[in-house]
This record gives sequence, structure tokens and C-alpha cells, in this order.
Amino acid sequence: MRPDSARLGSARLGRANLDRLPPAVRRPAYDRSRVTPGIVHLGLGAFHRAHQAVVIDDCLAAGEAGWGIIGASLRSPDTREALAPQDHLYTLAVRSAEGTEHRVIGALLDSVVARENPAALVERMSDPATRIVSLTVTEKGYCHTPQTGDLDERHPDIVHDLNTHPETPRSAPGFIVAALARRRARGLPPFTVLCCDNLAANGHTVQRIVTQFAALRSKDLCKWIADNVAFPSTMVDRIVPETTDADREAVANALGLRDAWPVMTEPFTQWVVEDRFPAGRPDLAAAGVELVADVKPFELMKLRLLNASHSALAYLGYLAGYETIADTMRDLHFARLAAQVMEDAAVTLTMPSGADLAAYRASLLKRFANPALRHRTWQIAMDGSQKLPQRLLGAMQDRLGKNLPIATHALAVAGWMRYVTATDEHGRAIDVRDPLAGEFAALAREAGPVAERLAPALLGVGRVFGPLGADPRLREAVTAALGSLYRDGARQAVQTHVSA
Ligand code: CS2
Repeated sequence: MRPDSARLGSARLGRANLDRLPPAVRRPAYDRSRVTPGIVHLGLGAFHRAHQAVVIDDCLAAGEAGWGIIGASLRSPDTREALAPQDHLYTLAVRSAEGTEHRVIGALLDSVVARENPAALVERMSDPATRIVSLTVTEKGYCHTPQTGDLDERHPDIVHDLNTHPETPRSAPGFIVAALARRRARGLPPFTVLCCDNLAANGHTVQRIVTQFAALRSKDLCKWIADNVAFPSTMVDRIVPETTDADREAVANALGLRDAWPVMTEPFTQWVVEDRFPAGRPDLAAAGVELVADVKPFELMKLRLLNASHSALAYLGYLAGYETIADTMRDLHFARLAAQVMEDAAVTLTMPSGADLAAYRASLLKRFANPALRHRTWQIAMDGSQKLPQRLLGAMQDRLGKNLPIATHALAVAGWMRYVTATDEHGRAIDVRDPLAGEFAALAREAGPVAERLAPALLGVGRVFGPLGADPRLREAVTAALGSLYRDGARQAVQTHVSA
């Protein structure tokens, strides 16, 4: 037993002991027993709990008692097991150089594990009270090809859901279509589908995936969905590192109670949403959400400035031996590289009206450098095959269209290539997490550590690069950058690049 747990005993955060919390800890400012569910959220990870659920907590505090959240984990029971014994209450710890603020969130009312009981989730989504189904299932959770935005009909979960288990699915598109079909059969209006993942044009993309899936089940259902279901696009932004045991200890010390799964985040939070909710919505604007007619400029700004430079720092920083983004940013050459990725991407963007590019970029650099946030480069490096197109490749294509150089983005892509070889600069294994990791490792084995062979081999993976992979200018730039990584190592290659 750790000394802290001994001191704190086994008292666990829960409904019964909310008033034992120290005064500095904020708690739900409403009567939770009066709150009823209005939202089903798919993908009950830390990101949702540190972002949308906090906004909903504010809405509940403003008296909108009909918008509580039922959270669904698609696969793992871990979150339910951590949160059910504490009445689904959990702590949000907001960290900055100035210190940590703690707040207990009450918006999550219950949770389900889809894999254990898919029928119960479909039924919950089909309940007349469910008016919004929101999602944070990560890029790969949509079972699509990021390069084209189309449903991947050969994805094992899609095959499972379509061919044999339409009523007890596994995939996010499978659940949405099963529940919409049931609502239609019962004469109920549909819910609004609210994608909160970092996909390009996320609402449109999910609409396309869902209607493609539905078309494979029934033409009529597909038409009903196309005519009746709203898929507003959203831009969500808050940095949420994985919770560690050290974080749990720190939160337990601040609360005087144990919380099995608190979430750690930064002070910054932003949510921009297209205002299309035919089935109703809480007063999101009163909770600080920006409701707009078109999210696209916000989305592109975030993907190409924040997420692109995040990925560049993650791959190259990891290779250089930095554990976190803040560590990477302390190396001024890497900080300059992040600024350069943003600068090069900026010329491909139409900024949202009213947005101040210089201030936005400065705030990103400051957020990345937040010393109190231990955001691991390894965490962000995950699932690159699903992230590269919307973060880096779109901007490269646009720059090539304007005959502008792409060396900075090429270095980031080369960093990804070097990373997915699964062996670091000291010959140690890298734990590469990516649905295509096996394919990348096989290509890397075949090519060997030779930029001229490895770069074209990986650029030939059509599901990631599409036709852009065949562009000779891209091939040349990426091969040169990968060559510098093999020759000099990531630290030196970044320094040389930013000093040129
Ligand atoms: C990160 C994002 O893990 C990643 O790929 O780039 O999760 C990033 O932290 C969020 O999009 C910030 O809003």
C-alpha cells in the first residue's frame, strides 16, 4: 500500500461525501437527483470528460436538468469500473504553472460498456429522451479511410455489424445506424449526431460514413437518415494527457478522498459548434460554446496549426528522446520547428472571421510549453495513419498547389516514417500503436534503414497518402528529410532545419 493511501484510508469520492471536500474544490452546483439523461456519449475517455462533460455540467448548473449524459465505452470496462463505485462523479484537475484547480463534475449519470451489452446501448440511444448522440471515439473509431472519408467496408467491425449483428453491433457507425433504424420503426424523431473528434469536416464526414453504412442495410433507411438526421460539425480543443498513478495520488491529496479516474487538463478550452439541432440542445452558448453557421475554417485552423505541430513535435521529439511535449518545447529548436509548421500551414488557411492568427499561434506555443502538463509524445504519436492526412498532408497539397516549399512539413512526415519503423535511434523498440502498424513495420523491414527506399515505400500506402504520395516534389522533400534523420538523428536534423 502506498503511504498516501494509508493516510487517506479507503474513502472514495461519491455522492455521500461531496460535502467532505475541501472548500477550494468546486462541486456540482445543482441537485443531481433531479437531472435526467438527454445525451448518449460514445467514447467515454478522458477527453470527453475534460471537455464536453464540463460544458454540460455548466448547463446543468444553469438549470437545464434534462441534459445529463449517459456515457458508453465501446470496448473496455475500465472507465465504468472506475466510475460506477463513485456514482460517476470524477475530478477535473486543471493544471498550469500557477497551480492546479480541482472541480468535481456531475454531468455523467451512468455508463454502459457496449461490448458487454450492445443491445442495452442501442435501446438507450433509441429512448425518446435521447436527443443528442455525441462521439469521441478517436479517428480510427469511425472505421473509415481517412484519405477519402469513405466507410471502410472491409473493416472487421463493419463486416461484423452489417453481415451478422445489425442489432448488436460493435462499431460506432453500427450503433448509430441500429438506433436510428429502431427510432424510425417506432415513429420517433432521430437524435442529432455530434462528432467531437479531430476529423476534417467532422460532421460531414460522419454523415457520409453513417449514410454509406445505412445504404448497405436498406435504401429507405439511408434516405430517411439523409433527409432527417443532423450532423453538425464541431471543433473541440483542450489538451488532455492520459491520467497517471502520480496524478491519482495528487488528486487524492487535494480532495482527501480517492478518485479512481480523475482527468488532467489545461486551463484553455474551446468548442465551436454548427447550430443545427432539430431535436433540441441545451443553451450551449451560455456555457461558453461558440455557435456558428460554418465550422470549417475553425476546424482547419485547429487541425493544421495545433494538431499538425503537435504531431511534428510528437514524432521528432520522441525520436530525440523527449518524453513530453513540454520537454520537447524546452529545446528551442523544436519550439521553432512548431512555429514553422504553423507559419507554413497558415498560408493555406482562411482564418475564421474575428480570429487573430498571431495571437492564436502564440497561445498554442504557450499551451504546448505548459510545464504542469505531462503530455507524452508517445500518446500523440499514436494512430498516425489516421491523423496525417488532415493534419499535415492537406496543407502540403495546398502549398504544392501554390508552388511553395514543403520542407518543414516533410520533416514532420519523415519523423512519422522514422517512428513507424518501430526502432528508435538507439536500436530500442518503439511501441507503435496504429491500426496499420504491422504493414508499416513490414515495409520498413523490407526497405531497411535507407531513406531512398523507405520513403517511397511508405508514400505508396494509398490509404494514408492517396495520389499525393506519387507527387515527385513530395517524394523528394520527404526522402531528403528522412535522409537527414538517419544521418544526423532527430535532434540535429531539427536544429539544422530551423537554422537554415
Ligand atoms: C493530440 C490531440 O493526441 C493527439 O493527437 O494532437 O489530442 C490534441 O491534444 C487535442 O486535439 C487538443 O485539442
